[in-house]
Amino acid sequence: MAEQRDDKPEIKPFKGPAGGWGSVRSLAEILPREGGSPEVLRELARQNKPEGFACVSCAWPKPANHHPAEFCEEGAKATAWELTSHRTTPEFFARHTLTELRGWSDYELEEHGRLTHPLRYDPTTDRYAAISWQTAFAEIGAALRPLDPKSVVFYASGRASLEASYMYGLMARMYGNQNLPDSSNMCHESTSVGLKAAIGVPVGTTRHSDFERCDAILIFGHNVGSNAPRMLHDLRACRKRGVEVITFNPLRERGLERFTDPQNPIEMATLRETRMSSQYHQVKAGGDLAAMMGIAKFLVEWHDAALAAGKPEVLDTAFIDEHTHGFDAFVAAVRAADWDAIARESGLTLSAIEAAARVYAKAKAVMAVYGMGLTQHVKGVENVRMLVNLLLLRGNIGRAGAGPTPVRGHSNVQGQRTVGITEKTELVPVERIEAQYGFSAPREKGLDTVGACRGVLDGSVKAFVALGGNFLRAVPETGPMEAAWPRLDLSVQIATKLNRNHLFAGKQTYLLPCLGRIEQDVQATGPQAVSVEDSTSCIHGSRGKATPASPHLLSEPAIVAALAKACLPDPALAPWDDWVADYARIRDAIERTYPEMFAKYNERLFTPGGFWKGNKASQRIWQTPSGKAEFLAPTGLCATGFGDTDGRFRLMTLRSNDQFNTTVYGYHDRFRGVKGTRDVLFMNAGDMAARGLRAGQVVALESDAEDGAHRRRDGLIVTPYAIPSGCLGAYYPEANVLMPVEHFAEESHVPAAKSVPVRIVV
Ligand SMILES: Nc1nc2c(c(=O)[nH]1)N[C@H]1C(S)=C(S)[C@@H](COP(=O)(O)OP(=O)(O)OC[C@H]3O[C@@H](n4cnc5c(=O)[nH]c(N)nc54)[C@H](O)[C@@H]3O)O[C@H]1N2
Ligand SMILES: Nc1nc2c(c(=O)[nH]1)N[C@H]1C(S)=C(S)[C@@H](COP(=O)(O)OP(=O)(O)OC[C@H]3O[C@@H](n4cnc5c(=O)[nH]c(N)nc54)[C@H](O)[C@@H]3O)O[C@H]1N2
Ligand SMILES: [Mo]
Repeated sequence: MAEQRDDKPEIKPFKGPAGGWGSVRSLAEILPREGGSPEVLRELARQNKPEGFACVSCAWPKPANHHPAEFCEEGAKATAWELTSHRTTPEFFARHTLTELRGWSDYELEEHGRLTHPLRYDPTTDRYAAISWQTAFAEIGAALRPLDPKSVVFYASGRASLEASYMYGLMARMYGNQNLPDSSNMCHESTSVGLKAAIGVPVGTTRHSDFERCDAILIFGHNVGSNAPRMLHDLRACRKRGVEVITFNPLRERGLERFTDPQNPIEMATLRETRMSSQYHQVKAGGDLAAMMGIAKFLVEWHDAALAAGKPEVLDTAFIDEHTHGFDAFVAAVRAADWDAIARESGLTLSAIEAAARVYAKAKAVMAVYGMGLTQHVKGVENVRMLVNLLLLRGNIGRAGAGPTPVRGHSNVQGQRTVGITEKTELVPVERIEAQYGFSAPREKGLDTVGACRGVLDGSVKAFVALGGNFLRAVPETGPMEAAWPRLDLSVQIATKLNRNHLFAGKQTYLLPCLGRIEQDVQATGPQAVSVEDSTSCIHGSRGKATPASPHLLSEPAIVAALAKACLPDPALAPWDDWVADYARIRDAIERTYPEMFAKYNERLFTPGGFWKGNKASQRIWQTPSGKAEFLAPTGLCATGFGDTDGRFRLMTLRSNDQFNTTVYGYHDRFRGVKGTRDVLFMNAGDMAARGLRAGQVVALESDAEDGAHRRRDGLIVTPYAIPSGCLGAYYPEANVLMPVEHFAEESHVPAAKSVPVRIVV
């Protein structure tokens, strides 16, 4: 289990394409390391196929016409990681105290393997020890029942199935709260808030087939090559038919530059590459509002000129008149926007913005793909709204090949929101749930991630239950959050692998190991299937076949049911045991609660390509208060939420190509040329020279937030990189110590992880 962290890390520019032989080599490393059981290869062949299992990595759609191998390098790593032959047993915990384990890296903790037994923390020995499931549930129930429901948080990380998630949300409401923060709160909540207000649906409007119909694609702040690599095939196909791909990203990301399809023998043999972006604009972190405003301003100017010259219009005025609201105010703001400010705030030349606008103005159908580079900013919701503004100007919503295409993170994060894991009453059919189960559901808004962090810090949160994830590692303010965690009365973590959150105990602490989605889940009526929703609102069945990591594991639905029976005042309100015996009955219950989206749920479960839950905005039905799609002018041109002062940098916290969120698969970020370390600070060469810093020098970062609190991260290797002046990049989650809890997106409360104010300390 040697850590691959090197004494002499190597950082040098990577010359290869995304995909290609590099991705084959990367798999050849991880598969044997994780134990390489024949099951892994068998399961890889079933990955993302109808009747197979839905990949546990990202949420990219699983097409009906799949490739022979419908997985990517990252998906294969995720499968190998879950099906590892390594085990973290009670003997392991007998040998190691939590104090000692807190000295281990994220990599070492998870690499040790799958959890095998339910565990309880013993403060007298500072160790976890095995207990029976029965005792665990009885004790957790006894701890939860007397607590004020408002003081308990039920977190979910977006991997658990629709079935488990529906039960979990219902349990929380029956218990008496909607304290249901989800990893989505740290991720695409800016999308859910922004799109809902603008077009009446909280999700993207496009489907996989739109890639066959678009003639231009805008990509803002998403790193396709690492985080949704199967999309590279779609983008490649688009490029082959001449589709323009225009990228806005502060960093030059290899997957957005060049790609060799590892599944194409000719491309591999001839080292042929596809140039992925026809234009690449290295916008400043937080500069997208300005860039988009620039595009809009060119469009409006060209439109005016065209009308004056009697030429065809540039804006789609018929669409705007029929379908939108707020156009005049928006256009007034566009006209008023200042060109110099646009250039300054975006960090781009006006001719670069003009080139992007030219393509946009010509294209008939444009998809706007985006990720965390837009959502994780103080003005993250405004970013999403501005993107919608751009699309509305030319009728690019509700038309084949066009529309907002947020790339969701976890494989079922969108689905969890769909089936009730949300702190917001307006997102759940409360009355229907009340009628279905005969109880009165809470109406008071629950805690989101920021609210939960505040509650842990101020002591008002007394118990924390987590359905997966690594909350304490994923959230901001790592130091104070870790220090506050032991004040909890109860910490319950349902997980597959040991992570840092598990090393911080409350007064009572339980670690409950569960089956992964790739493993066979046998209940009273036989082997069960579960389901997930992808980024394009398609629901897929998923059947695990692999041998479970341990005979002592329970499935997530079984654990949630047992918790519900242990903690609820009236467990008889829902048929928890029947549900566990046959997951088809959970799906029947979901269908009753959400009849429109989940009609004939069981019948359609294994529809190739998934079944579509529908999307009104894609039919140009706008479920907004005005009944129209809403334009909204941004309040400014900079998304960071703080001013630029001397010595202050905008730190972007990034994922490497060798991690899934807080799960660190290894220390190589191949595409960025980093080998053997994660202690990297990506920096502009001019900024380095101006500060007398040299490549390889080790520096610290300190928080430069207005609250003046001391936050520091040491040991970062200065690395010259193609990144705009004033911006820095470092890896998440190690950089989270530098993030204030109160630095989050307005309205959506997504921690603003893509512009953290810091200064460099030598
Ligand atoms: N292999 C793998 N796959 C994953 C994940 C993983 O960790 N590993 N995580 C999953 C999850 S939960 C999520 S949410 C997604 C995340 O996938 P992404 O949305 O790609 O998120 P990040 O990797 O954080 O990086 C976002 C990109 O935004 C750019 N960026 C940063 N700031 C700005 C900005 O201000 N403007 C613009 N235009 N760009 C900016 C960065 O350079 C980076 O390329 O991926 C999912 N898939
Ligand atoms: N600075 C900074 N912070 C960020 C981000 C960022 O870009 N920058 N990104 C944010 C985003 S987009 C997200 S989504 C969050 C992610 O936050 P989380 O979703 O909380 O974190 P993960 O790292 O995905 O969770 C990993 C753990 O999940 C458990 N796990 C894995 N599979 C299963 C399973 O099948 N069932 C169960 N029960 N448990 C399982 C394992 O124990 C593993 O250790 O982090 C956020 N934090
Ligand atoms: Mo995410």
